[in-house]
Amino acid sequence: MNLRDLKKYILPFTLMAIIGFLIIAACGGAGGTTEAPESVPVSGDINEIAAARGLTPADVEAAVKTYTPTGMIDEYVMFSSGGHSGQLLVIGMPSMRLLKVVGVFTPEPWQGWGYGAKTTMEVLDEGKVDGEDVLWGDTHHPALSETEGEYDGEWVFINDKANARIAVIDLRDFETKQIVKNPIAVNDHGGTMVTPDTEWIIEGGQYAAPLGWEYASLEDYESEYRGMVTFWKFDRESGRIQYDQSFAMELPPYWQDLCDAGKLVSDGWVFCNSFNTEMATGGVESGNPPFEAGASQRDMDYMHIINFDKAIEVANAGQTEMVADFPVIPMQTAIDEGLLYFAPEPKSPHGVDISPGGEYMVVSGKLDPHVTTYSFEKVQAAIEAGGFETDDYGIPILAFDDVVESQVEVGLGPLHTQFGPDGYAYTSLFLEPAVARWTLGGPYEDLNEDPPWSLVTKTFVHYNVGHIAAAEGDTVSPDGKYLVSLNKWAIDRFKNVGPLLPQNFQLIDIGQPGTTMPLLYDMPIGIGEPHYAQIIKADKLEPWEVYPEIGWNPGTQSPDPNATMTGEERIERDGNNVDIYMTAVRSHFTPEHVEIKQGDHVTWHITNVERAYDATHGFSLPGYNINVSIEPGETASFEFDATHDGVFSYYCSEFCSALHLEMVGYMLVEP
Ligand code: CUK
Ligand code: CUA
Repeated sequence: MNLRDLKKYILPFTLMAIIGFLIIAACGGAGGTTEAPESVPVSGDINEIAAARGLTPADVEAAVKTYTPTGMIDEYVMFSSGGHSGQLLVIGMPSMRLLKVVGVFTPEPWQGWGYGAKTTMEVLDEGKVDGEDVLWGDTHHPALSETEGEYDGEWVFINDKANARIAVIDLRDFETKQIVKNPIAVNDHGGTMVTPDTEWIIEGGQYAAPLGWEYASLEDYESEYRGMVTFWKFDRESGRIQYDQSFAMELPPYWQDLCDAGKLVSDGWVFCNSFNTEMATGGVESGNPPFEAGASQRDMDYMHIINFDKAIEVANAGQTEMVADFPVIPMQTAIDEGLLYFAPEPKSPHGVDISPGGEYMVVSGKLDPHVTTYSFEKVQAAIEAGGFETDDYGIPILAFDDVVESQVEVGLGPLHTQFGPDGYAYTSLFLEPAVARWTLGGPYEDLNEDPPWSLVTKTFVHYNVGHIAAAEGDTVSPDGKYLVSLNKWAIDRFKNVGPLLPQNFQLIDIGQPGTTMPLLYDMPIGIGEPHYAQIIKADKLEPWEVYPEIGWNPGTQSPDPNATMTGEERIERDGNNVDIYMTAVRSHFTPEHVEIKQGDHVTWHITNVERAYDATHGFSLPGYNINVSIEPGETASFEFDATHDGVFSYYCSEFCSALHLEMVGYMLVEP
């Protein structure tokens, strides 16, 4: 490629970047970075304190809307991805207090996740990739379980983009219960999204590769590389993904991005956006256009429209091929059976979001200032009418003008859309950076004073927003009220903590109509880069305070055969195998002495016999990398070979009582 070609590719990006930076600089000023005053009075008249701290009346109003005094419970709970921490964050709203970091793909020592306890090691083991431990993940999209399109507070799922894995978290105890590794894909992106009754969990792919971890040269990209979408069957009864009832669909090697399940009128359909329909394969070092230019040459990519109900029938009828022992509907079968259609979508799109009633699919092009809204009804009519053009793989393409309902110009770098209860939609604008409020038409037209299909207002955010999350925003009846802007850049928002900055969540009040949409609060996220979050009404969550019975196994969610009641503690030896049955209660472990021999194989069971709320005990065994968190009622088990001799003091690692330091014992390993 010559320099002129390169310029052609690069110039638009450079321009976009410059515009982005100009705007960041501008609103950095407008956003009002205020130095903290030297000294702030902590007593005296409220107005004096506010004045001394430099607070405006709007700041005081925001404080009153968000300040949550001790003991007051938040109205909403946000489940946020923890990005490449591999974890899931639980945050109270509107206080924006971090309530919990749930260990998912990464060991999490404070909750004993991945440091010996069997119920945790078994789940992390399921996440092995090709037999190897992969003890991190890049979580992107949490999905709360739904009943008839409403969050039901029972489960939450999240994907690991890096390794194409899906985790299942039980909201009775907020613990991860299952990890499944996608057998046909190395990585993913468009997961997790659930169908309206959580019968299926959707996992879309991203960077195309030969399915099933095969090798093929990039020269053979078009013939050998493939995209995919996987549908995981979820069973509420067992609380597990049913691997052997799940299936995938082979797709062209476009980069499928994000998916969403249809709801109400579009129930039974699945939609995914894609980019790189150019099938660019990069190689800037060899004079090829770099990926970001090569994958952005066309004006249109393709929204994938999948007749999912019919796909289930086709899969159940066995019209699949096995790839890595996993059933995959071949692309040709998908075409022949009318399972897959495309609609052109402008321009390097990112995400597709379905309106609350299921009537519209909303797509944003990262390099197009519009949000494009497609009508499900028009899509159905176009499919009915037939007579399609096809892409190079023979997949029918519906004509853009036949299926588009409206395009609203919202601003630069639109990414993701959420919905309110009042016909308002909200779209993040990465480049401006702002959150735009605009109006849906059709059945939503009379819900507010603003004209349909029009931009209403924007709130600037700090900075470079990715996803946004609205209260109950993915349900059939969004709440409005609050929206969180999940910003990628923080720049000047917080005290400098070195070159690696936290991400910034910003709470926005969307409870008022029209152009009023004030920022309320900033929350720095000190771990990982959160991508997406979902926000549920707090009273829908009813987790246990303590496990239902003494001797509970959180892995099976049933009584554990190795549960040990007070008075039953013992050490049993059978040859070299030593079984320890221990209880924990404030403030002692029983037994307090464990005497074994080097070379013994030790299986240790500890039951926390407490029934008091929050009476968790930790058990740490230094020298053997054991750290277990034992919640009230739980029985935890772990195993190890006594390879090192010596004296090891095991102790409780949760400060549980005045005599917590005395909650200790000695393990003596005789050489
Ligand atoms: S993606 Cu990160 S901002 Cu994974 Cu949903 Cu759009
Ligand atoms: Cu038990 Cu500290």
